[in-house]
Amino acid sequence: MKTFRKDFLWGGATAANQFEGAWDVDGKGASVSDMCTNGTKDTPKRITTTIEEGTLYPSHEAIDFYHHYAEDIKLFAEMGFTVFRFSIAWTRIFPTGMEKEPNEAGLAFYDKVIDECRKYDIEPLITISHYEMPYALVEKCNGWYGRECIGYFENYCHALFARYKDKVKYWLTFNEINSATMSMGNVLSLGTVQGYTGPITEVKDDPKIRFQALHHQFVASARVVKYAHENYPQFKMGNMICFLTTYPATCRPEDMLKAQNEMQIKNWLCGDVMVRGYYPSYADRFFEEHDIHLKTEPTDAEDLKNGTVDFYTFSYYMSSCASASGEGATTGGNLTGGLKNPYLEASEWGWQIDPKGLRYTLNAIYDRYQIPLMVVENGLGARDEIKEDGTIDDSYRIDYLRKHITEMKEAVKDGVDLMGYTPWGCIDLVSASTGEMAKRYGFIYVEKYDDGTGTLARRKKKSFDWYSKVIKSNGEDLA
Ligand code: BGP
Repeated sequence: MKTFRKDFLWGGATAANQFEGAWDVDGKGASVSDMCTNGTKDTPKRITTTIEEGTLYPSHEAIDFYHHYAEDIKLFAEMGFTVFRFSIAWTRIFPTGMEKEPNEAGLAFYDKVIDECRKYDIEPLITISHYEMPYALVEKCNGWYGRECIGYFENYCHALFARYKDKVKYWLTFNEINSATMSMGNVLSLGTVQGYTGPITEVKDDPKIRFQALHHQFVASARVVKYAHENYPQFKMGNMICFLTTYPATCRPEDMLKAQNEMQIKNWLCGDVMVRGYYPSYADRFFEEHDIHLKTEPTDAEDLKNGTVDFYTFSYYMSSCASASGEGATTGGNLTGGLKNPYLEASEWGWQIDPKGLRYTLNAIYDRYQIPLMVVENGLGARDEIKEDGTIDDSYRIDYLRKHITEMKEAVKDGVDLMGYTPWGCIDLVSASTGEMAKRYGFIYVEKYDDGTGTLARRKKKSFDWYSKVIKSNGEDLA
């Protein structure tokens, strides 16, 4: 029976805006996330057009990885990581996104991070853009709605490739690019929030703008992938999808169709374009029904065709249901919610826990594309408590991860070509959806709290030793 490959990549995942801090240090410019305040699961965070005095912006300090990177990577190495997924902050390299020449101090910081990884034989897996586009581009051209962002992004990528060509092999162009198929994508990845101050849930949403902006991201990604293949054949270029597994609420044919359509638009559309190199046929009807008429250049189709990815990566946290009537109890979720599944439990934040859904998802993706897959985010956001003796017992997190790894193994037995696993927030960091610190995912606890206070000291949780064992046994010892 098959099990995880010998060279299976085990590690963890992070994003610059959620853990680096040092938001305006060494020439860094403001990104969209630097303009976002904190929130909770009941009070949405806000985005502002200027930095408001006396308001907490969680990305500004975050957990200060910028000054703790050596200590943190040492801890990752102690767990046995063979891969570390992190993102580069675009605004450290190009503070407004529009400069011609990169900011040397920004490049030098990532040299240090990458060298530190290499010191421990940890393979860097770099997300080029993870929810942090330069805010200056929001002001200039309403974020990715402006076609000129393609050129700015290419310039950024070319600078990264030239600098890190001998040290980095694995690259992902856009984090959760399919967030653009949902209204949350406006703030998170597209930056289509020009002039807007207010709760991120109340941004004026126009699918015509969103899908146009997404088209620009597709073209940008494809052009960069093609450029990488031509100039750096040693690179492996991947996409990254937030996989929102959706089941029909019942076996009524209407519900089956509804769930199929949700899967197409939210999940498959982006993967289809990036893996196959063209828009899927079902997109036509969706665009027509939503009055979306993409403005394209004659070279776009060719670019999409020539810039297909080498491997497919995705985040997986939860699943939900859909019904034709839309009626039924609802549940929360990553980027968007859905209908409750009576067979599943949910986290405190309402994300339904569905390990078997991961096996189902891996099979569905691999059947469709037949290219190597990687689970680059997964995990349980939960409150952790430091006991009197200083330990942190996060058995609930171990339980979540154990069940998901077990199902990944089943998927490998089913024949899926799985390259690796990087659970989300391997060290506690700021939550993307709420801006909280209280929603923790890490194997490493960071003393940083929702009100912005904390010593930033790091402590190992119970899951730290457990995950070390998992890695050492290549996923065999899950006890
Ligand atoms: C994904 C994002 C991450 C991350 C994670 C967990 O959507 O790629 O940036 O934060 O979800 O979400 P949250 O932080 O909202 O719990």
